[in-house]
Amino acid sequence: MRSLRAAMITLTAAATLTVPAPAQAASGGPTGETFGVTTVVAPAASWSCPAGYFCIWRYTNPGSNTNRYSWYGNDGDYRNNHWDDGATVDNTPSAAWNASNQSNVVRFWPGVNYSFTSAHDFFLCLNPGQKIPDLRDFGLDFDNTGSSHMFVDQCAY
Ligand SMILES: [Ca+2]
Repeated sequence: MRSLRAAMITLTAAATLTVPAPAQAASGGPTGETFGVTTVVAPAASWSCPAGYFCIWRYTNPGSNTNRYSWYGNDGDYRNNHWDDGATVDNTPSAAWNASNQSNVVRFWPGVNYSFTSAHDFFLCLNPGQKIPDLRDFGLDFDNTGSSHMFVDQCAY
């Protein structure tokens, strides 16, 4: 058998060139014209809560409405409320906003069914329009604690 010299073929890696893609008109748009460029600057991110709602956020100092959960009414048990990833809302609120448009305060409870817990023998009371971007504030350390809330006429009960 004839001996063949194996030819070693070394494939050199092709140089990677970055070639700018030719500018293309938007599909369906006019072509052959030069367009002015309009830069749309998004407004500074901000957080908000719809009128009439009680809103909580998963993380402190939200700055946007990402990871916001809101209710138009009372909820005595956050265990059956879930974030997008499936995690329970219970014991996760880190910011809160009472957007009541009926002059109601919100009692924000550490336990389900409007109860206290061994770690927190108090509830927070948010006045109408009051927002708390960081529930660690006020020395209350209410971060990751809220489990139920109700709209009521007054804080005292
Ligand atoms: Ca619930």
